[in-house]
Amino acid sequence: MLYLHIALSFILFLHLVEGNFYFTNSLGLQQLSEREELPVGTFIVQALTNQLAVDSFEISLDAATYFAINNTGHISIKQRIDREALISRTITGTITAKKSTASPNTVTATFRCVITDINDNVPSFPKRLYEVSTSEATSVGVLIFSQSAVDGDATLNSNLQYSIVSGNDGGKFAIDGTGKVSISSKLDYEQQIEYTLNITVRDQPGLSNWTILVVNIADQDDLPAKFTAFNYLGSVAEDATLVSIKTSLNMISNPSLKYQFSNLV
Ligand SMILES: [Ca+2]
Ligand SMILES: [Ca+2]
Ligand SMILES: [Ca+2]
Ligand SMILES: [Ca+2]
Repeated sequence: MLYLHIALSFILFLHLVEGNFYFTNSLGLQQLSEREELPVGTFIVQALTNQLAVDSFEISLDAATYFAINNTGHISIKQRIDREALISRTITGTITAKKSTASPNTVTATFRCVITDINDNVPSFPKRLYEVSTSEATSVGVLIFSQSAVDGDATLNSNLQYSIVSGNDGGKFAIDGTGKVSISSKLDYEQQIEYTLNITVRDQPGLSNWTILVVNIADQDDLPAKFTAFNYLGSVAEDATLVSIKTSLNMISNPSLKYQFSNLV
């Protein structure tokens, strides 16, 4: 019985400690959570055994890219962890403690570290300048522009809001929660032929960006022809056979008009 007791006392146990928190499932899968972009060297978690000192700790190759472990079991950031560059958003690995005088002389613990998001990506549009054209006859509510911004972060850090901050003279346009711009009030070519809309996009924590949308208004033949004066005066010699009256009949609106005399006296 004495021999059995001594043998058991040398069995290695391993668990991970984060601050003062001891994982209860010490021999199962250890769940960790750390945010991305921590400085290299930042302490993450400590691997502890049931014996005061072990000969060495090792961390498996898949996790060793990002984490380092020293002889006291302290695990720290070895290389920048960019959540947006990780396919699975998690890093898994195995820690091995070795002690030559123990039996068995190695023990392992597997961990999965979920990399959480920080707001390190500014939303952006693919281009700084867009240009569209629409007729002044286009109905209210019709969509004229659809280009969302992109933001590589997660959840609220990529929850985007759009607004037209300038150039929306007369409130002619509206923008929705996905960046789509539509006509919100009747357009009038004769009133304004171009709008330069400054559109901003903002993620929930407040990082923002912008783009410019130029809207060209195309004319429609929606007005009757109209002379600019009520009377026009010209002169002609009484014996003239071919007459050119040097008075232009200025019109407003439609440039392709046909003229004819009527009610000659
Ligand atoms: Ca990042
Ligand atoms: Ca963001
Ligand atoms: Ca991020
Ligand atoms: Ca018109």
